[in-house]
Amino acid sequence: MMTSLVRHKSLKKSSGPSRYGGQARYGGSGTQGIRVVVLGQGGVGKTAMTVRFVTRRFICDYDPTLEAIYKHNTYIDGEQVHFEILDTAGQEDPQSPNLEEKIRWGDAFIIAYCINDQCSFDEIMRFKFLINHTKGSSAHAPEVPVMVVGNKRDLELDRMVKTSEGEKIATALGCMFIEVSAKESHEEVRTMFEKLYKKCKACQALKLSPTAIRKVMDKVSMFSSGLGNHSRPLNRLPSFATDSMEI
Ligand SMILES: Nc1nc2c(ncn2[C@@H]2O[C@H](COP(=O)(O)OP(=O)(O)OP(=O)(O)O)[C@@H](O)[C@H]2O)c(=O)[nH]1
Ligand SMILES: [Mg+2]
Repeated sequence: MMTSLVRHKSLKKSSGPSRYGGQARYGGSGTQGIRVVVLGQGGVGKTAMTVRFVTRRFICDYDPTLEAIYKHNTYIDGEQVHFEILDTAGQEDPQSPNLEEKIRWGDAFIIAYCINDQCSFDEIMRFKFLINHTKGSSAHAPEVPVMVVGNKRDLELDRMVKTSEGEKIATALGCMFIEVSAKESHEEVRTMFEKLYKKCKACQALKLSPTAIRKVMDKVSMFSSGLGNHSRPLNRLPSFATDSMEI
């Protein structure tokens, strides 16, 4: 499966919705597309989980100031899925306009905390509030798939947040819930992204009427003629992409 990483260090200085323009629904002929934004306080394991998913590896330490979009193709239930995952930098203030811009870009969201840090758990509400505020949360607004994720499940002895508390807040906020250990399990992290994708797909199906689906499919077939399986048109890439590399 092809995986690539787009790094960008200059996000904090930037503004303007055009930088995250466009919607990713399909990545090429027959490929489903999803854009996931990973949110959460600094140090909860956002990068570790993302890298675990796309490379299967656990890497101990990352530069906390780096923010990156990881692109990854995989199969879910026999269907090829193109993930674009925005791993945000936890130092970002949840009230910054930049974060709203990133949320507008996403189709689905992970709000991560770590089970050994109560403060990271207490931040969940703020992130969910920001998603509601940015994407809309009225009865008429489309459902936005959000998963609350308790990472570092391996640190059981240091646990400060009970599993039941995680489940409770997720239910109250209308989110899915899972506990994982990026350190110990690729499978758990993969399950997390798969469930999010499936939920997103279910929401898309509910959102679109049969006529709308036909229109989208027409556009996709027009669009995908001439594109290879892994190709994406350049104008779909966020314009902040300054450097790109295979990992
Ligand atoms: N024990 C344990 N440590 C983990 C796990 N996931 C991440 N870590 C560690 O937690 C620290 C922070 O992980 P990162 O992935 O950099 O966290 P982050 O949320 O991306 O942090 P920022 O980029 O600063 O927002 C690193 O030292 C990781 O090795 C896990 O599942 N278990
Ligand atoms: Mg990080």
